[in-house]
Amino acid sequence: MIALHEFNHLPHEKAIALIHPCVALPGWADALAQGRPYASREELFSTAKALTQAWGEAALTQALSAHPRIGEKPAGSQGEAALSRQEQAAVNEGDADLARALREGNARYEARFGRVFLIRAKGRSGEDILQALHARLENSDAQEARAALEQLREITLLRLEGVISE
Ligand code: 2AL
Repeated sequence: MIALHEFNHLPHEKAIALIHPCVALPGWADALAQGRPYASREELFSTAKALTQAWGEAALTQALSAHPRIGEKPAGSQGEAALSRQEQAAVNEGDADLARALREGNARYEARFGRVFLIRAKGRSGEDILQALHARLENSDAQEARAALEQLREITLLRLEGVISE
């Protein structure tokens, strides 16, 4: 965590390195860093959010590189791996039936939509996620692209909340 006033005064490259793990979209991090200084955390977040509105399917595909499958908590203590593991903390790894159902659901989703199933995992149990996965399998391509992008925006802003404090 770094305070907003410190973030405001970091060299551009350092500011980018700090916010890059929020989402694997260099253009977003660059624009957010360019927008400094921010007068308040509210202003930072409203800019960060506005910048996510420009994302489309290409951004989604690119950003998925930083989001391992649900149920596959990545090893590693750095950047996205550590964040993803924390976000998936409520997915019960000891539940073999749940783990199998998530694996099957992920495989069906990837066969259907051609990319990894993405959901904001923080605050959701494994069962909640499985239910959402099954529901989203019923979406049209366009509905699902919108749903996945919305989740990507939520994950990104939640990660940013963990990076920059008042
Ligand atoms: C993730 C992840 O890494 N963090 C999160 O909230 N969701 N992954 C995913 N496939 O949905």
